[in-house]
Amino acid sequence: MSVRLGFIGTGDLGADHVRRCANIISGATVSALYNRTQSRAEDVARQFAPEARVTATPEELIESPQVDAVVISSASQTHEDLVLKAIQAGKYVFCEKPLATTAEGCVRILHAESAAGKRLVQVGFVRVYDEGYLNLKSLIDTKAIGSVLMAHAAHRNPTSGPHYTREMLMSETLIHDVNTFHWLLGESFTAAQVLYPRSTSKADATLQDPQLVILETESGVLIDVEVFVNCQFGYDVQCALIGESGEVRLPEPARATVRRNGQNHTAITMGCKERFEAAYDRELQAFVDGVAAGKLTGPDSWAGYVASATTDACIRAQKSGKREDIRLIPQPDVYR
Ligand code: ISE
Repeated sequence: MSVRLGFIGTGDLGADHVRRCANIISGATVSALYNRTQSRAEDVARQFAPEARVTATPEELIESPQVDAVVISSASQTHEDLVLKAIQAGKYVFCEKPLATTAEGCVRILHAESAAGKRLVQVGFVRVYDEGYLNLKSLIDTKAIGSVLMAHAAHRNPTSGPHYTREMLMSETLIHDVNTFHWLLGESFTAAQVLYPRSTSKADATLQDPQLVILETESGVLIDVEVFVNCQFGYDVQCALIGESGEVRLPEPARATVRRNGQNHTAITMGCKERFEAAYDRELQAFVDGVAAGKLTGPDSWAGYVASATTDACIRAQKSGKREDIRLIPQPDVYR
């Protein structure tokens, strides 16, 4: 039987999720759509799911008996409330990152899900479905380089747009790297520091772009992450981990090299939808399969909470200029 999905937020990424669930994912039906601007949801429905109902409110979609599970890709500040409403309705919910805009918001979700007595939430940390990162994970898990000692990463976007704030470099961009290292190393973070290199002239100076984040893990691994959201040249993610007996490095996406006009070059992706296209397919397929089996397997609310508690500390560190401690609440049983 097909899992009937309701989509809240049909902007750029949300519409792409509707497309993939309508055309690529097996075992799913696009049943309902909601968007703050209703005409946008109607356009997306016309294009990919003409049978789907466009609802007037997100609550109507969540409560609809025609919706088995909810996919949230609306603005970050709406996530907490919508996830809580889905949990209250007893529905499985996939929520794009961040799970909530603060660690406190994530804790409210942890409590609600614990009260429901089972996992209902999957968080959209797409990299855990990327082939290159999965390759790193299996090398680390099999101790191919021994214990990891330190790591270097870069997270670059071509441009950020005028709405991007200094805090969003942490809560919207760095959060992917934080979750990636939480998952790769299987441990949380104890402290964070943010350093400001010379700012690019290609972005508003108040943004202070790029920024360099230093994270410390429970076992003492030191990680540096360059976050640069106006690098101009592409959507580029880099990751290398150094262990006692070697180094593992994220491969570049497979692309042909082109020799032409006196040059030998490989194209770089320009956006996350393109860079992680195959991973997004796997991520949504895993959600649909998890709903059908009554057991979700993807990143859980605890991962969402650890990531937000860490980026909250990074935002404190941006302001204080100091090394900020990260303290987590005890992990509720439902996530063990
Ligand atoms: C965006 O929301 C994403 O999730 C992208 O992967 C990230 O690179 C970008 O900085 C965020 O704004």
